[in-house]
Amino acid sequence: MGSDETLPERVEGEGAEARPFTAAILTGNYVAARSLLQAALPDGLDHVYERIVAPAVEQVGRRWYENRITVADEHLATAVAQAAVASLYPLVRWPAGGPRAVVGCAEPERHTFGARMVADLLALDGWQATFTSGESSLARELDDAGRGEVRLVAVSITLETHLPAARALIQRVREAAPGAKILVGGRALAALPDAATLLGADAVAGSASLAVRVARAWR
Ligand code: B12
Repeated sequence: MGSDETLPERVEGEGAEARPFTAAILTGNYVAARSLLQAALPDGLDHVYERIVAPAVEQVGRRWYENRITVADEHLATAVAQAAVASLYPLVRWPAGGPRAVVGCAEPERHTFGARMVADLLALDGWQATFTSGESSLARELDDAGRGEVRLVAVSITLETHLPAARALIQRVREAAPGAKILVGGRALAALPDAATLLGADAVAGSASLAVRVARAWR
């Protein structure tokens, strides 16, 4: 398990702001993790997500990849990060109503954290956003939602090996919700030029806050 002492001496750029939170989640310190996020919340949920939480879990992933922490350490750190994020929900003033958006992943994608952030920032921007995680598939959610009700579908893809599943899901979404705009994003698309066309989506965005900006044109 990592400790604060094992963190890099210097963390470059915007990652520096995430350093105490990184240390808290690596040591399984939920109380510290929660306090750090709650203290940063006045700067905005987008700030908390993109300047603190995302860089911290990426740092955890890097350590895991370099075999400096175990998979159990990584699971604990991610769970603590997610619990700390969940502690913010009662503190946020969520707008009511708005056009419907559905956000999720193509099965078997299990990297749901980014999708959750996209759903939350859309909700904060006035969308009635539903987040669907692994077990409850996004396509099933749309079947239930009925045609014409959903204005935006956002699909998150982390692993490149899940691109075919995402493409198939998007085709299904087109059938289930022909009027919906489809937005894609996630780590798998970072180095993929023209990802939207490749996947049959309407647009691609590189972050949750950029997703909000793109989606505004569709409200
Ligand atoms: C946490 C984690 C897990 C957790 C996920 C828990 C969860 N509920 O999310 C678990 C333990 C399940 C997991 C499993 C695996 N993981 Co993993 N995981 C990670 C880790 C550490 C963090 C991911 C994360 O949450 N990032 C933070 C979020 C916020 O970032 P993000 O998703 O990119 O989202 C941002 C943007 O991309 C964008 N965005 C995201 N979605 C969308 C959608 C739209 C529409 C838009 C517009 C934008 C957008 O907005 C977000 C914020 O701005 C990464 C390390 C890393 N560097 O990312 C590895 C990592 C992604 N995992 C990796 C691997 C290999 C795996 C496994 C295959 C391991 C294994 N052998 O079992 C499995 C695959 C499981 C599966 N079927 O999907 C590799 C992938 C390497 C690669 N080929 O790309 C990574 C990079 C680790 C590494 N360095 O090797 N993992």
